[in-house]
Amino acid sequence: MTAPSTPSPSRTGMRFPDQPIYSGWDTPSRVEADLFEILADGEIPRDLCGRYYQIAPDPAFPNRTGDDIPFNGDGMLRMFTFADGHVDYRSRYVRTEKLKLERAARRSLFGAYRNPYTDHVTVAGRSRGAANTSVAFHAGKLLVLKEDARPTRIDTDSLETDGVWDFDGGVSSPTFTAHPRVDPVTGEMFAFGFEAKGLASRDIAYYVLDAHGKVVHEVWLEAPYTSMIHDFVVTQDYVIFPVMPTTTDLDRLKAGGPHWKWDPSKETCLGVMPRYGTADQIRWYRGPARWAYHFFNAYNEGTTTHIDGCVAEAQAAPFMYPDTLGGQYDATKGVNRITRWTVDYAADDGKGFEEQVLQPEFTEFPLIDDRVETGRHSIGFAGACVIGDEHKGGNGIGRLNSILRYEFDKQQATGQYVLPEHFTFQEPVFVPRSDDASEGDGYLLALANNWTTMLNDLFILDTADLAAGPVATLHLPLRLRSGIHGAWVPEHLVQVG
Ligand code: V55
Ligand code: FE
Repeated sequence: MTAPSTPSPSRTGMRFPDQPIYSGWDTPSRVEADLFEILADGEIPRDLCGRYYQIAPDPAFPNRTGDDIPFNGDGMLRMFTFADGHVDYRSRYVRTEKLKLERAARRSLFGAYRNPYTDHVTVAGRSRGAANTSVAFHAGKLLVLKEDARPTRIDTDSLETDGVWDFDGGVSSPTFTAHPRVDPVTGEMFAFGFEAKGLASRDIAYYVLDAHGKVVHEVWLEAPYTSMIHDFVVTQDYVIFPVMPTTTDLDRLKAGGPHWKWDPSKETCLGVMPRYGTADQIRWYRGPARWAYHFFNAYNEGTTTHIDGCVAEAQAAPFMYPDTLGGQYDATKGVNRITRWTVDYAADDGKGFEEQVLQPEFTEFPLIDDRVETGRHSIGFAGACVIGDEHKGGNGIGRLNSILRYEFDKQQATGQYVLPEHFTFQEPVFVPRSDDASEGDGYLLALANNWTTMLNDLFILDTADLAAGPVATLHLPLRLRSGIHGAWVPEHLVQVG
């Protein structure tokens, strides 16, 4: 058998085409760096001891289609190591099958986001997973996740890629969410894959993994229609699959079209199932078309579950338009706001859910104190857009210039930090001040994009007084392309890994 011949580049050198997706803070960074002792202002808290990992889609090559969307670049993992008031930095590309094949060819072979019909013939059937969306640390393993593929395991210190991780054969779904949920008391991880029986399939595979990463429960379900199920929520008693009308279409894919489009004609369907339940126990609760990428958390009181997220009246990503009816992106509808959905599992299947909008600003990247995940949360944090910055001009994750602290019991924002002009935030992570600190008491770490120098800072904020601004600012001599999600891992856990 001979290996398929690898296509060679048509010109010497390489450049990215002049497209918005390759400019501004979306300009590919592509740097694998080791930086010892980052320069800092302020006092870096000495009790911060561990690793802050963050992942970014960072295209190694210009996409062969000539354009791209922000979800499609190769995963670049970044690590900030905190020890005794000092911070070092390391970044490495995740060595996915996709990246290895493309490096060998010195060009892009995989085409449009989640559309294998746009790939070069030599990579047919090869893994398209870009390992670019989120980072999870569970059962001593560091995993990089992308919802169209299985996790990739990474060495916690060298950031070398170990390879695809299927939980010792426990996960048969070819897809695995970028947003697993963890019960901090039991150590269980809850996860799922959607489009789990192939491109555009309605199938969902749901997994419960014990504290050692062993699959202990598996359920296969069918959603009412195929949609992007980017995030989900788990409570003490239930699991909820939010099906919202960002939809796909196999014929559109075969014609080389985009994987996702907004479909305003469909309803939102919340699938609620006991968390160790079976497929026949799922009940679907309906409501108007809504879109949310992310949820803070959910908790149940008896059969009533409260689901808190950043919810919009329509898909907030302009690149998912025109919609399936030909409608154009409307910035006034694509505003994610802190919103509570309430659903009662005792109500019959097919009933509605309640919705309460809690806060007016555009918010994204909701987070809670992980120590209460699946239980009752009272405090949330989120990136927000505040009018006045030159990068505001609308909504979107590229324009977050503030971090909010929200108290769900008081139903109001109880803290906010607004960046100086010419700065925007990437997603923050929360680090508790100590193991026994009260909920939400600690630090927020967030990369800040300085649009004057086009370099990144890492801001360290104290949640006890967000408005006071950073207690310390780390100055990187690098521009880090807009990242997605991250995770904080305390040093004593890293050593186990
Ligand atoms: C998101 C990101 C993705 C993706 C699907 O932030 C959704 C949302 C970086 O990739 O594939
Ligand atoms: Fe996400």
